[in-house]
Amino acid sequence: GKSYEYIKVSTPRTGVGLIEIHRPKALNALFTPLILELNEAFKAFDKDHSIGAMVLTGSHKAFAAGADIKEMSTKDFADAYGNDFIESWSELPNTVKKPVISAVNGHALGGGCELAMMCDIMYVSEKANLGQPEIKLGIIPGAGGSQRLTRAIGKSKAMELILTGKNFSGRNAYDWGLAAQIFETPEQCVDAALETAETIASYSRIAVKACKEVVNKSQDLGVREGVEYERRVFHGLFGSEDQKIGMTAFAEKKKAQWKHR
Ligand code: CO8
Repeated sequence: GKSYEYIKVSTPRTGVGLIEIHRPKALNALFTPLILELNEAFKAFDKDHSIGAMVLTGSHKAFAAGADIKEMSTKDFADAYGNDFIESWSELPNTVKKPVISAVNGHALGGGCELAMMCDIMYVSEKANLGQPEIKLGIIPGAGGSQRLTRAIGKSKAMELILTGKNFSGRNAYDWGLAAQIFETPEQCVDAALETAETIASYSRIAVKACKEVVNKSQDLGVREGVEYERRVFHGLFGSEDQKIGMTAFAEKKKAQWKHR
């Protein structure tokens, strides 16, 4: 595959694209060149027909310790607003159509926590240290933290975390429902994320894409509109060969050989 400076990209399992943030000197702090590489890698996997799901992780020490404070420190309003700072990064794993799982070990702070929350599923280890410490820098979360954390864990807890800037553990993230699973070690966390991604990648790409789309709609729509939206997409899948293939395979007690892979 292509080689990058601040990330590592590989395909360790069938149908799975792995992206590792790799800027060890700055605890994977996110800055423009790194974000551009992340964007490129996500888009390449999204287009690659051999890939069905992705995993995003960092190192054992840091998923990402936030946006690069040194890069940000000299920005003024005209630069931030005029160039819409963060706009190009803030939807990263969201704009891709294939599911992305974040495997969070070590620090996931500020923009790092936000990046983890942008992913479709979050796995953490006991070693994870998450938080939105922006208040301590005289700013606020800028890549969706105030919105996604609040949706995930409720207003009172999110408000407390964002106003105090206090970090929270992987255990907390799991107990509050922000993370889907918790693991003892970073290795187990990444392995499990890869395994889940492999499972997802074994299904019909069409059905997987539709699942991600309808679950994400629940974040924007009320329940009535959301259920209607889901039903329309559900109807649409009866036009895919994979619906016939999947149901016929069940009836014949065979393994489905998906057309849309
Ligand atoms: N930016 C720039 N450099 C950083 C960052 C960062 N966020 N975090 C760590 N580093 C650098 C340190 O400066 C240090 O560099 P050097 O060796 O040259 O001095 C190196 O990484 C190692 O860090 P420490 O020596 O501090 O390591 P410790 O183990 O003592 O501490 C901590 C680890 C607790 C994580 C500490 O580094 C820390 O508090 N970092 C800053 C965390 C933070 O405040 N993050 C939020 C930033 S604001 C933000 O993210 C706004 C979001 C905007 C949207 C982003 C969209 C994706």
